[in-house]
Amino acid sequence: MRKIFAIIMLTLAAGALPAQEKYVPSAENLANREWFRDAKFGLFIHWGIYSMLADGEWVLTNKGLNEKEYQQLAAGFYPSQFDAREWARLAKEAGMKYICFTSRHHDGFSMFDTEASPYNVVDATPFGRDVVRELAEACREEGLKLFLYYSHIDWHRPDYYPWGRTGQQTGREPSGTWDDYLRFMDAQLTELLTNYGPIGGLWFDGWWDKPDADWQLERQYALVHRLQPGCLIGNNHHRAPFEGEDFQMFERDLPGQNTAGYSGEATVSDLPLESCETTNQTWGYNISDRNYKPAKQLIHTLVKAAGNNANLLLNVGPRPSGDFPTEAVSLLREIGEWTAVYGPTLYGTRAGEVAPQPWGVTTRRGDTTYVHILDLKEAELLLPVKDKRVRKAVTFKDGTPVEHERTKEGLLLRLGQIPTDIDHVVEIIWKPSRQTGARGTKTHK
Ligand code: FHN
Repeated sequence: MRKIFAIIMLTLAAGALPAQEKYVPSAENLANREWFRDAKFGLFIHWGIYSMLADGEWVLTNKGLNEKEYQQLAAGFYPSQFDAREWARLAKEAGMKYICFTSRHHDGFSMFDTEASPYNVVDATPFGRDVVRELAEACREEGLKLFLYYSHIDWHRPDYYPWGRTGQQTGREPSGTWDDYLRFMDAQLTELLTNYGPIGGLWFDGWWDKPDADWQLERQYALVHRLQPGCLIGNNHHRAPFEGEDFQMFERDLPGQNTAGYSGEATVSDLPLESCETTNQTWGYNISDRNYKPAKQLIHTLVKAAGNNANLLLNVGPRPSGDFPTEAVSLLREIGEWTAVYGPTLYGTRAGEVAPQPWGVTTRRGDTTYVHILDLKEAELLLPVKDKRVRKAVTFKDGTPVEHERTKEGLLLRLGQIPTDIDHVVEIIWKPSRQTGARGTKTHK
């Protein structure tokens, strides 16, 4: 193993990995992008030695802790309840199709077996187990894809220097060689893409800490795609996608929105899209954050994401013991009961012909449109669709016909009563388009 590592380092040092000119995604990558678009729902997991302090993944800098003292946490990390299969089962039961795990967060601690640094879960903790390996196996067994969060920021290594705007108060030495840091990341990415089977995607984060640095991203992305051409690259830089990226994420917002303040410069691209959100208010385990969102709100976020052509990556911060907080488990189960029934109105769909509206969104697959009514105070709904004719319109949950009328403004759905379901879904199957063209108002029961 040490030998392989040395070879990797030598190869990297020899500059054998030139930057790619113009990124052309492979057929495998394009297929994975379609898989990703179909998947709609994933589980985000923020877990590391920070979880022991139960104050979120930023505790090191937020509390102005001394980094050398923080490192000592590793010696006490023994998550006796950690069971990767249980995590994967919970995700699957919730209707999720992939898991994105923090292989290394900004604190610089690696949750996998790496030869690039002793500061990792196998070498520095009494636990001594490779969390990424166990998760990769569990995901394979449960039929989920594994994505890996990988921080570009590092508040631990001296070679993450010059510092960015974060992590300056942790008592680190103000010196180091940036090129060493780039080589370190290449070595770790090589391990992650070599030792754990197919990785669905890499979820980079932290570029924003020093946007002007020489990150050599295109070269780094070329390395990733050379090792696993199908691996989707996303980077949470909060901008429009850079060359070489395969999907675009939006933090705590739907594409095109900027309520959380991260996405002001994030022009929505044609790439597959993903919104990430937390079950409570923080990402890493925070013992005082009891502010969990109701299942209804999270289901609405999932449905709205789909109506905006995006996936939802929903976060849980496991406890230091390795199990999920009780409230998060209940939420995942509740959401799972909903996706077990309504999943077909989301998976494999794309945004529908009606753009997102205050009352809800539409999704579509083939000749079928799903009208997701999330918040309507009336028993009628006008869809501004004028160029299609209805073959069949039914309430999705029980198949009862929905009365509808074609008017000059579009298609009027008469729902019979004001909808009260979490998501009242009307399924519309359209007639083949060559039959369109008839004019006039017509009511169907
Ligand atoms: O700083 C991180 C934060 O800890 C968390 O990982 C989120 C997830 O989207 N991203 C960063 C902030 O943009």
